[in-house]
Amino acid sequence: MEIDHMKQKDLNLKCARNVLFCLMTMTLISCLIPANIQADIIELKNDGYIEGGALYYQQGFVASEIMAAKFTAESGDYPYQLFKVRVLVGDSGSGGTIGAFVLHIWEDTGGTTPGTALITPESYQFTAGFWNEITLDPPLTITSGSVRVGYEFVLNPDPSFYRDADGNITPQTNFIYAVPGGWFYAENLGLTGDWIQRIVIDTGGTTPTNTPAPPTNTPAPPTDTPVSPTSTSPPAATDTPVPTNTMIPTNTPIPTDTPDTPPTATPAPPTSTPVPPTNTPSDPGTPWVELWMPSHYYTPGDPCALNAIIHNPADPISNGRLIVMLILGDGVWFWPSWGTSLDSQLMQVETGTNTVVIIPEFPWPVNVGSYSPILFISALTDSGYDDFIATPDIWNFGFGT
Ligand SMILES: [Ca+2]
Repeated sequence: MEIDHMKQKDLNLKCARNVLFCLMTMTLISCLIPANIQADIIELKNDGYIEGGALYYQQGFVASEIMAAKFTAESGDYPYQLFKVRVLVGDSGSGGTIGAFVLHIWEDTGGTTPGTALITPESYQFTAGFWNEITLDPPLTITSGSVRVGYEFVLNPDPSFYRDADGNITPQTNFIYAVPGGWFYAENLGLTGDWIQRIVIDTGGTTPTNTPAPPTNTPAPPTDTPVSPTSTSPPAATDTPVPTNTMIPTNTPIPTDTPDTPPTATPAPPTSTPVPPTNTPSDPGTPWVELWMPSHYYTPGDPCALNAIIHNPADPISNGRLIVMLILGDGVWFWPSWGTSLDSQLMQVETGTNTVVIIPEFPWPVNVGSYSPILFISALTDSGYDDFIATPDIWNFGFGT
């Protein structure tokens, strides 16, 4: 999630157009609402992005991941009608890439996992380089609390989304649903800016009992949001499965010997397409291991690192064995020696979150070709390798030029 680069998008003309559309829409809505009800249209946002200003394009997403944000109105604005969502969409070029995304809206009652779904998820096509808007018909009536709006990637980027560049991120407000890994606060994956997505609400002024007139007859502004999903042109060109020069972090012995101690307690490496397990333990008391890297794909200069995070909701564990395996082609290497024989590290696992830096951050080198998939698998066993004591995890990645 951390691979990104500054983009000074020249959105001035497009933004001017969108501001105009917004004004037109608000004017039309005002005209449709009876005079005795004072409509109060408010845009809720977390980001500090100013039209035409600096922003960061967020790379590193893959299909089925979700970019989401939580919105909370002022206490005096409830109940309100949520009638529009807006999101700034970009690509790594000069704009124009079209991609499909599934819109989700949930209740947000705190924590990383969203609450009840408020709409049936539906797919829309977005165009990079524009504010993309979806009008909810009928609008959602929100009587209290927060909502979370999420955009799920149907395909790998491009296009993707932006975060702001004002140097701060609102805590516990921006989310990423990672595959694998599940829900995270974005700041916990290293993000430092708020997602540039917003919602538009009608607080209905001082007469909340009357149903504010929905913008039923409002001509939809010519935004970049076709109503229904159709075919998309997949711009996914990430994995190039042609192994040339394979790059392995740090010491990489030539894989000749097979492990002399059978790794009975390690999970079998997947053969074809890895289907990562979820990190959600079925028993809330069961510890689980979470692998984390900044991205699933690296090009020269990208920051690369690997952490193993052991979540332990139960009592401290003495003499746990943390196993981290690297699987590349037919080869298997074991941290911390990165030898081909079974290796691990005995450790005390405290209650709570235990982060172990497996590979410190380094810039991805040049001239190492391309390869994928590469897998890291991590597990925690007892000292005798007899039993898992934490749910394992898998992270897959690749690299190229
Ligand atoms: Ca911010």
